[in-house]
Amino acid sequence: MAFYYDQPSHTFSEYLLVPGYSSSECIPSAVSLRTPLVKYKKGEEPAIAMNIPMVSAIMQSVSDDKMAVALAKEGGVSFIYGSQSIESQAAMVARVKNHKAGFVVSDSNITPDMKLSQVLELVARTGHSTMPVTEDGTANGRLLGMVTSRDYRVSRMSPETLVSEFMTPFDKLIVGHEQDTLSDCNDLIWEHKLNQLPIIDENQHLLYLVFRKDYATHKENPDELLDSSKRYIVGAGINTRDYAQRVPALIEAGADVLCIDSSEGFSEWQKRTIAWIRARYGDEVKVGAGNVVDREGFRFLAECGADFIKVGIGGGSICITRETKGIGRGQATAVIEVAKARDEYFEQTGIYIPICSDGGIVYDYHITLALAMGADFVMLGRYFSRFEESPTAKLMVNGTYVKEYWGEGSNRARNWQRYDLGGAQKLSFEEGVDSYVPYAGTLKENVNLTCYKIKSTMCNCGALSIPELQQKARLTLVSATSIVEGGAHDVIVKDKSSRNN
Ligand code: MZP
Repeated sequence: MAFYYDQPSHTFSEYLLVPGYSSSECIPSAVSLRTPLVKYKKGEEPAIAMNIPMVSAIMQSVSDDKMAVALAKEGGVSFIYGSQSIESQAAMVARVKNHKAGFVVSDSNITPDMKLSQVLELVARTGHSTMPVTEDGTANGRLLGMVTSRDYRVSRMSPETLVSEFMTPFDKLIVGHEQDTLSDCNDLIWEHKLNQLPIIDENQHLLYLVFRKDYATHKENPDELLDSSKRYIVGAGINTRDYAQRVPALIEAGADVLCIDSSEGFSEWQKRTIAWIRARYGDEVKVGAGNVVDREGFRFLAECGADFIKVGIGGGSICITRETKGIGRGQATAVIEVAKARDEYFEQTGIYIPICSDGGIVYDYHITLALAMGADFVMLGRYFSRFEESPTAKLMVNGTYVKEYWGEGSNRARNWQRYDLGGAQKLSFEEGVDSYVPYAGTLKENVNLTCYKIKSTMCNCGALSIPELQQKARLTLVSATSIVEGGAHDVIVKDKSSRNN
């Protein structure tokens, strides 16, 4: 006879946190959101920890190199999507690792024989007023001079004037060199009262520009997540089919952590994938696995050697797995059970395996609930897809700006490797939809606000860290009627925009 669970499974919106005592020390600025990304032994430090408990989903419409840089700046990690060729995924990883914080590859470059009129066209098109003059007009050509808005006077000069006549020539430029750190470059900028500094290699070829204004931005990212060589930390999704080719390419490109991307992780396919990685790289290569929704699934992946375990089936905003296949579990119930299994495993083995609540976060407070229920971090798709930095098009639909967001199981993504159970090697039916989400601005402003809300709720619970929240949190299920009571009610709301999250 089939097994029946005694209780229905619940989701985040059915729970609330009951506040605890907050001392005067419980202020948001004192709260740390630092959290482990990969497993560690009792008493030791994890090889990778994050400064905020957020990772971006392994999806075409969410995590590319641009998203990865923006999120690492705020202290989280992106997992670059695997439903693309090995070469292009590895190239995205490499771009994140080669991105030097504060060092910008110039995208407005000119040659000495161009005319002032062409320079003005370029300024109008790009909005950039700093233009390196290189021999071949490329971003890495031999640097011959610089043009900024201070070098020309449109009202007094003929549009035919050549760049070579008004540029600041190379011998008058202050330049930085390849080996200079950002701080060396900023010293030069201050010393010589510059607005920007070109960085060149030993053959006088342009590498980057460092801008005075970026110094301030860099200082504004106290949580940025860097490796020991001060490069941004980045993750990458893999599948259980082409790992023997994909994993070496991603590791070579510099990926710090991998994650098996699958709709259902309690499978022999995951065991084989992790075993292959362990046989080839030992514990050096970090790999997360999932998704699971119960104790057995967790134990299985823990014993396979996963470095972190993702929880969640069918709760994603674009996911229709529950409708098409009738499998899944309420996300809150899944997280609660897996967190218990994680703690039990820790007691027995002394190994702490972080768990990630993946999918179904609608409101910012859902993140706090997931953490309170035992998640170490959350994976978000819809949330990040709304931002300027997501890889998709920003469109105007019915008078509002939206971004496109589609599931990996949709016909648009056709990520069959995520769903295949062996054999078919194609997406036989859709498990995800293609959609729009409201455009929400930049990642930085949104993530900062979300984290502030999390910290402030943690203060209400008297917790200054995520482990403390997990110990102290008191959660209650709420009745359907009290959910209505929780929103604005019996009033005519003037501005609904503040209720979006
Ligand atoms: P959400 O943050 O949009 O609610 O959910 C994102 C998560 O949904 C992803 O991390 C992934 O686990 C899952 N996902 C991605 N594509 C599909 C699909 O097409 C899906 N069904 O369920």
